[in-house]
Amino acid sequence: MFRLSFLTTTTLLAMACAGCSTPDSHSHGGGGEGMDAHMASMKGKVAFATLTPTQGNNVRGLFVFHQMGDQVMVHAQVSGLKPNAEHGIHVHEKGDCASTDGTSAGGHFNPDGKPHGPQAAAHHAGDMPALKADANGVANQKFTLSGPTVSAGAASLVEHAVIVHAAPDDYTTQPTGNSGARIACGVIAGM
Ligand SMILES: [Cu+2]
Repeated sequence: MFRLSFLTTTTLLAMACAGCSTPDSHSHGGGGEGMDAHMASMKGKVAFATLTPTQGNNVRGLFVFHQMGDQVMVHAQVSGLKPNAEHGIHVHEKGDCASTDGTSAGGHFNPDGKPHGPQAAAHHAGDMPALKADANGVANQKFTLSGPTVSAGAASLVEHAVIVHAAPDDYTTQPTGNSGARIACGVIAGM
């Protein structure tokens, strides 16, 4: 069971809501709506993963997943990456980051039995566009995914795990993208 600190909750809300302006989206503070009501309105639509480094690494960060219609908007903020490098990222099958090398998360989340690939072709539901670290080893990216969901169902990302890899994803090598070691892991929790 997760207990979020107020600071973390506020950060999540700010990240999750930046750019969500669809007509059916929750309103912000109108008519005296408080934080509790705001949280309740997001139930089942937002999930997050707090990344912790695997042994020998210092990669930390936060992924927020926001259901927007048929798509999932992802906001990733990650630090401790290799400067100016690309890092493969995926949602992996098991929501288990207990192992020191991240292997407890299993293979890529792939409920549809598809090959690994780029977003524009057939790909695992857990495949995501790679992180691009800046000169400080920080990545701050937003992208959308078509296929997986935050909402409950066979393609739901909740209770699976985000893995950040040491190397780029070639989007070709099966079934991993040849992205190298697992340098951070975070279980995806619903709100
Ligand atoms: Cu992976």
